[in-house]
Amino acid sequence: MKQLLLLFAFLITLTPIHSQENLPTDYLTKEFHKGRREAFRALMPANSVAVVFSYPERVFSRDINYNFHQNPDMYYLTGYKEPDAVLFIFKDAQANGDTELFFVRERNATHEMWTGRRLGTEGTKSKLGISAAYNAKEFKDFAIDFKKFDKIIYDKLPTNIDGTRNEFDLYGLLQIFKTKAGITAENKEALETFANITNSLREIKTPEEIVLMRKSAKLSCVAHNEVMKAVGPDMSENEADGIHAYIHKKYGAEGEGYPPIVGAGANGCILHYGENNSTKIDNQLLLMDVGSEYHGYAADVTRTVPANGKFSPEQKAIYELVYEAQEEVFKICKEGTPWIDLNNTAKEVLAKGLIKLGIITDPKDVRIYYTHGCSHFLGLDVHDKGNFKGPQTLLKENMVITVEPGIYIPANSKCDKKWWNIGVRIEDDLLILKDSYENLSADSPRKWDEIEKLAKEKSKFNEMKFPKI
Ligand SMILES: [Mn+2]
Repeated sequence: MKQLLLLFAFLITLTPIHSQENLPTDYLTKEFHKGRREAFRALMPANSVAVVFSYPERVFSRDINYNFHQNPDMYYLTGYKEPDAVLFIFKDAQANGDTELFFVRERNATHEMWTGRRLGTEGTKSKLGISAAYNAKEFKDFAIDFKKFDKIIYDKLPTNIDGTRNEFDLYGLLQIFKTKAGITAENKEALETFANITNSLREIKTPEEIVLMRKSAKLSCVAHNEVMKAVGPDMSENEADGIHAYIHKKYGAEGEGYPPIVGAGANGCILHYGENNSTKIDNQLLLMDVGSEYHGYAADVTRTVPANGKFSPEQKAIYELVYEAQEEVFKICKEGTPWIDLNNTAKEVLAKGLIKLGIITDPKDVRIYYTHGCSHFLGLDVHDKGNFKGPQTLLKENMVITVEPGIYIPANSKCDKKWWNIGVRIEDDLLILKDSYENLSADSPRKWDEIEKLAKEKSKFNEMKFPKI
């Protein structure tokens, strides 16, 4: 028996899937997804078809995969959260009246026992409201002539996938699609059409999405606040990371919207630091760029706090400068502001401040210590899709963007060494309104004195005792 089980384990690569059974009551509805498909169709060019593939599964360890994460475009348009699927949306109703066609994973009792429940065609019809749902294996012989369309619209096709599992996995579906659509290595370039449609749709959030994004940001703030209270010189970066993760899940989030960045001192100067394994944070600044994923929607919140609860004069000087830059950018966040103004405002404030502190002399050198941009779209992807057409692109009502100035001074920088290893970023999630904004992450303090005040409070996490091992 044991051998048989092992054999199964070799045959079935295990990808834990978040089941669509027993969904929370505040999940996006099938009407939401249908509305998004209709909005998508309205923007499609004449006589075209759009194709969206699910994301590939990826190996974590031998025959175990990472938890599956759906292609956000697929999720946005269907609500389907399983791998090995392909969706077609037609500009015009086809001969049978269908405006869409969806190939999904077939139900399979054995696989479902190992890796989780599947919706199958019936579930896709009843739960997601997509009537033209078929099993993936039916795609091969399905009568569909892609050559009759003037345009085939798709975003990046899945890459780095192999066809070793079965004929109708993602690789199989992709090969069948390429054959049917006449896409070869030679003409690939000519046929490639980027789907800017989801950029235009996803950059403007609907009321249903805003509700979920507000929740995602709010619960991420609870996590940041709890860490501010709990953190001390003896805590490890990973422990702080763990408190975030616990609170996200406590509030019903699926997990994190991106790999958490929790870095103390020198580690805080590494923009996408992810090791989070320093065990002594002492009296350094702890930079935490951590946000939840709530029903698909990422929050992206950064707070920088003194591990011992009190900013040193140098830490405070840099912190206040970054805070001032963020406040200045907030002031221009409203419909009609060009994107370039956000970063220019941040750069200007930071440059002036760094000159005043004697860290630089030429304003251009602000880029030595502020190396990234100030803002990006936020949504289903942490760096969300949006119709960004260069620096003069204007902010619009119901966009959600981040505002995240920062200063990073690694050791051996050309300034007084009292500034070394100070890294500060403050990041908030702003819903753009006609004449102003709503700060979705306002529940976590940003002012230095409010952070110090909160740090004095005790956290339940401080009382937790575990056996020595
Ligand atoms: Mn960000």
